[in-house]
Amino acid sequence: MKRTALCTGVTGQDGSYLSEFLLERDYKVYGLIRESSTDTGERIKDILRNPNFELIKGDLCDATGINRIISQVKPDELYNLAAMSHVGTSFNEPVATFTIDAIGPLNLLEAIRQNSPKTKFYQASTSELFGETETCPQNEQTPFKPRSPYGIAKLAAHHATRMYREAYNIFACAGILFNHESPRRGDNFVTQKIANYVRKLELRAQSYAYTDEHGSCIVEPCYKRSLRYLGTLKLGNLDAKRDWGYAPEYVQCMWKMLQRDEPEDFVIATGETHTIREFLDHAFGVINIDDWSNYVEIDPKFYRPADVNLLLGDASKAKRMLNWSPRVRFEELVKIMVEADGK
Ligand code: GDR
Repeated sequence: MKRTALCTGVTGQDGSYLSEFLLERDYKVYGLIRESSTDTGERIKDILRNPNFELIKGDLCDATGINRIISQVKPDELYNLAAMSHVGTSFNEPVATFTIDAIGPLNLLEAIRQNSPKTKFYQASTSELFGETETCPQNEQTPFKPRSPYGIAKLAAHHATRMYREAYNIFACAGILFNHESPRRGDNFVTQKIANYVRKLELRAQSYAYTDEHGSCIVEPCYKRSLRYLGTLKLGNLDAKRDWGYAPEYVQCMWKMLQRDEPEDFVIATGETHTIREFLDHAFGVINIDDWSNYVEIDPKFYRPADVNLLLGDASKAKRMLNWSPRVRFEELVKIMVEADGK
């Protein structure tokens, strides 16, 4: 019989990649989507016509509705990827963030316990749990010290996942994923913000053509012209360090975790860390701009009340037990994002 998976957050970066991955493995995939979702569904437009893919309307924060859905679908695997995932926004909306990111997973776990205890559950935990930890690199044993409403909500969900595993014997595990990016990354995350800007800079510049003294038509990048049109790129803290990986590779680990005989939590990371400045260096480097200082402006609006300064993951457990290693490295990732022509 076909295996079934229910995926929350299906219209997001990870949800769309994971759904594609599962459909390729002949799963029946149910994607949970809010009735009031404003997402255009751009990332799942290619799989919407797949007969093995079905959208279900539902809201993580509605316990009754979630109970009904789980008791009807009884999926073999449930991937909870829905979240208010923007750390900066969580400072402005702490209660809404906690409701979605902590109460939401609790509703799912409780629905599994009551209606479908054989369902395997994956919780999207995050390197934000580590926050201002003094340990570096961070692995599954590193103490958590979150610094944002987002991190705190995710920590509550992380502990709930462990608690349901230990208290009720539910196959529940969490992937502590470090930052993972792709051309499908939301526009308000720093990598995509930079990649979009550099791409636009290049596109506008290429439209500048002139005739030289021999009457030949020359098309030359004229970035000053694009800069006048686009304005500067406004960013916040450029000194934070992140361990950035490639999202399509990371969703494979979610699946691998649920294929094991015993549920366990895993750190997923590249083991390399870079500042936002280095991301800028490489992104502008793709279009041969060595000095980006004229294009970037610091805007205090993008500073967070508290930021996480250094994240660097140690994924040796995943390498050992999931047989997983990242292939796409930092420089290639930046290039993929800047050169992407669609999502
Ligand atoms: P992060 O990703 O908070 O690490 O969480 P984000 O890309 O938002 O920020 C990374 C770092 O860049 C700094 N920064 C800016 N960030 C944004 N968004 N916009 C800016 O203009 C800007 N300027 C500087 C930030 O201060 C920060 O230090 C991501 C999310 O996907 C989480 O949901 C996920 O759990 C973690 O990664 C792992």
